Amino acid sequence: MPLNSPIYVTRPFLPPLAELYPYLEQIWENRQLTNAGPFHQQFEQALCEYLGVDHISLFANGTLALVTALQALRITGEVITTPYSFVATAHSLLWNGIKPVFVDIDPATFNLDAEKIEAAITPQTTAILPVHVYGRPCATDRIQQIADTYGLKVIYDAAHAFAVEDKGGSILRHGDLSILSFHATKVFTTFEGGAIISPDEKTKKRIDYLKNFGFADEVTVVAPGINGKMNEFQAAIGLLQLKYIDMALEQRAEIDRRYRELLSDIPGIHYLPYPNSKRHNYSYFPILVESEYPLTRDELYRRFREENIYVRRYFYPLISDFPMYRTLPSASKPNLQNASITSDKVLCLPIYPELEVKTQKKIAMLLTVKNK
Ligand code: T4K
Repeated sequence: MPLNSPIYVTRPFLPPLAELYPYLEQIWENRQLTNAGPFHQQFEQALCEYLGVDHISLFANGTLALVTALQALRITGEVITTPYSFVATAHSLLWNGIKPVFVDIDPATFNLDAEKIEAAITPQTTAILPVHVYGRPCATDRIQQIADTYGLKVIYDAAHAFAVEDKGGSILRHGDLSILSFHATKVFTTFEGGAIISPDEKTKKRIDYLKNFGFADEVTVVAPGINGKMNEFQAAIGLLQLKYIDMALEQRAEIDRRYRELLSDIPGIHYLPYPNSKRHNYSYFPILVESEYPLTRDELYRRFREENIYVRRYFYPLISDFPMYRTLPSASKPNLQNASITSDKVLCLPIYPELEVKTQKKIAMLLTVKNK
């Protein structure tokens, strides 16, 4: 029997509505709706403390943060990146007139294979744009070593990696800049939203100019900036969400643990081991549908839909298969074999704080299908 109400791959956690009213009253009172108002400033400060980083610039969304990060470091020419991500990663390069150069992923982590980066470097390469896919940390030490050797910048697309830590602390400290997304589908959401994490005050300052049309003061414009600012409503939601994020992450951890238990003995269904991070955020639960499974990945995807369960194929198709990328030499299938195989097998199961045990059991039951 299909479920009465649909189950989606994610469902945003929202704090009790009553707790939002005092924030709204303050906004209505002071009429400061955007342009680095009081909630914006408080949220930046509170986020720095929560994440354990020193400099954050808030954005209207993660894509504008990515586009601006590339501008801030004056990245040009070619940038090495992964085809196994959401399309915004590579789109941010095209919006800056930069040529993406796709490098294959490591099938064990789904992240850019650091050992394949050097072969893709040309005299035009200026940066590496890796993604901590599903919040699983990239090979940050190796990537930095390559960047240092070749004089490249590193910008991490950490859209999935809110609150993730390795043994040295927040993974957002790696590289020259990291970006976050607070979209409705992310573990931490301000409806839409994003951020850039900078290593020092002067870089943050430049980014803050860039997200506000390039204004350095009332009469000075230092760059062709964009309007990328987070507004006061988003910042208020963010402040409120911070009160609940630890609880939400604990609930996610429990759901992740339960999936591992329920799915441990299903032939042809594989999931990744726990990442080697010190703190994980359980943002996604990807499974791989192997050839010994009685259904193909897409048959299984459709079977879930018939049951009113909307699992997703993150990330299929690969970015390199979209029309604006597929003619690039680096987009060829043989160059991206692991990404291609993974993309054809992956299915992301629902994971969010309010997911009920009975729904997880139903999902596990559907996965134990015996016949074609
Ligand atoms: N870099 C990476 C690696 C990213 O993954 C993303 C975004 C970005 C950069 C860009 O950051 P932003 O500019 O978005 O801040 C979603 C999101 O729209 C996108 O933000 C996200 N990555 C991507 C992985 O997933 P869709 O097309 O799958 O979204 P949609 O609308 O189908 O939502 C999925 C499910 O979530 C729905 O079936 C129901 C649920 N949902 C969704 C929304 C929007 C809700 O319950 N409430 C909602 O408000 O792209």
